[in-house]
Amino acid sequence: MAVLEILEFPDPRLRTRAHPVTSVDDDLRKLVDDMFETMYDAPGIGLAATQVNVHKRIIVVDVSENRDEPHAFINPELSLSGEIVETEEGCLSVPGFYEPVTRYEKALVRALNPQGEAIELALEGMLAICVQHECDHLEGKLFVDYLSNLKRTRIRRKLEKAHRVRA
Ligand code: GNR
Ligand code: NI
Repeated sequence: MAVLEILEFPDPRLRTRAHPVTSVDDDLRKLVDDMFETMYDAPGIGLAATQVNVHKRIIVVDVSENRDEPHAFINPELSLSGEIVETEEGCLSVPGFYEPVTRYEKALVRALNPQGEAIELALEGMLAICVQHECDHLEGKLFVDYLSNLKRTRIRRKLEKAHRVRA
């Protein structure tokens, strides 16, 4: 197991569109394990492979209080439904910034699990929000893209400055 490095906005690699997984094998299961370790270590409630610079369609989530309800979805497809709801979102790739984002309140996710089996799960609450956020990462999209140009530019400048200080 390994904690992987998380890319930060405005790193252009976060804009990569991820490729479908074609083989669910031991190498892929090892990557899923490393993604869970990285997410729990951060700590975060979800992580997309894009964030660790692996451009494959894999997401992991755990929105439980006790951090004991892991879900891994490979090649996820969403059907969205219900009301539009607003949630304060954050992102491990945009550290320190939290802004309201509107999303669907419910999602049906169809995916493969790490055993390569087709699964379908009805999601609501924070799990539905988080899975939409993670699927956006696989398209190269970040929650800051839903904000005004002014807010996004401010966040970009602050993170660029922080990266300069760290470098
Ligand atoms: O840890 C995370 N918290 C969060 C809060 C509200 C909406 C979405 C998220 S996902 C985020 C982890 C992350 O960046 N996943 O891509
Ligand atoms: Ni994120």
